[in-house]
Amino acid sequence: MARIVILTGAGVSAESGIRTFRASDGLWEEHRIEDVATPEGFARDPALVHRFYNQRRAAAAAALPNAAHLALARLEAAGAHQLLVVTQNVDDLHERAGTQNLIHMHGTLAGALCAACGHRWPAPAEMAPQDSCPRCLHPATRPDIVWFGEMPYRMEEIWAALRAADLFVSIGTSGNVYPAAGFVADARHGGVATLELNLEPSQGTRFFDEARHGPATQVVPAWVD
Ligand code: BV8
Repeated sequence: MARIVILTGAGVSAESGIRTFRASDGLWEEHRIEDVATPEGFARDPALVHRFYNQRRAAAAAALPNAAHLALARLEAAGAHQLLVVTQNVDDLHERAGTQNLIHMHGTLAGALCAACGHRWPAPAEMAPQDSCPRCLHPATRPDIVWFGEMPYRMEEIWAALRAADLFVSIGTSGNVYPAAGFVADARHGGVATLELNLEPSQGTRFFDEARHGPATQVVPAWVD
């Protein structure tokens, strides 16, 4: 039984109709995503940031898992390998495809978080500034998303899984954002085999033992099956 850690990025949801960050050239309503997806951006203009996430929450709800999500769920269900999917994506398409062993290192659109007491609850379709926390009633609610400059979730678990893996597969990510972009180097340092499945060479392509380029709905099922 091989232990496989799979990192996914926006490219695995692209064919479900969810825009990637590169496709938007990092721009949203004339704002750089790095400026909107930050705690400072949220403090500066919470209504703008909630609008950004409300739109993406609606887009994710309208999307369906694609053949790549389904192939990864099939691979896990077959039980021949021990699989962990670490996704940078905040949509729920891996869950809806049936993947069980899954870490959302950058949080989820489905989650709301109280910045005052740390309480988490299912996010409503539309969040707005001044929404009060259901537990402490403080109007300090925010999307449960890891913004630039914030610590991604469950990093110790992810690094431990990378060190113990037999294979690291990176799917649909440009390799621009750290610490996820550093996982291939972490894997190689531990002597783990590495494979990139992406539409085009990523920033880190040279670090992978093997790279297969094409749309995820083609290259992922071809690798799984
Ligand atoms: C942290 C949630 C400290 C929000 C996101 C300078 C140098 C190095 C690092 C830094 C630096 N300055 C700042 C940093 C740190 C920063 C960072 O990396 N910045 C970048 C811009 C340089 N990182 C952070 O701040 C992180 N936190 O560092 O804390 C720390 C570190 C370690 C340990 C402890 C503490 C937090 C980063 C998380 C930010 N939040 N998302 C939201 O989603 O709104 S990041 C966000 O952008 C996404 O989650 C995703 O991770 C990233 C975009 O990446 P991709 O998923 O790769 O998407 P992209 O569009 O770029 O690429 C799509 C790919 O798919 C392309 O390659 C394309 O070819 C391919 N594709 C397209 N279509 C298809 C396809 N492939 C297959 N089939 C297709 N059909």
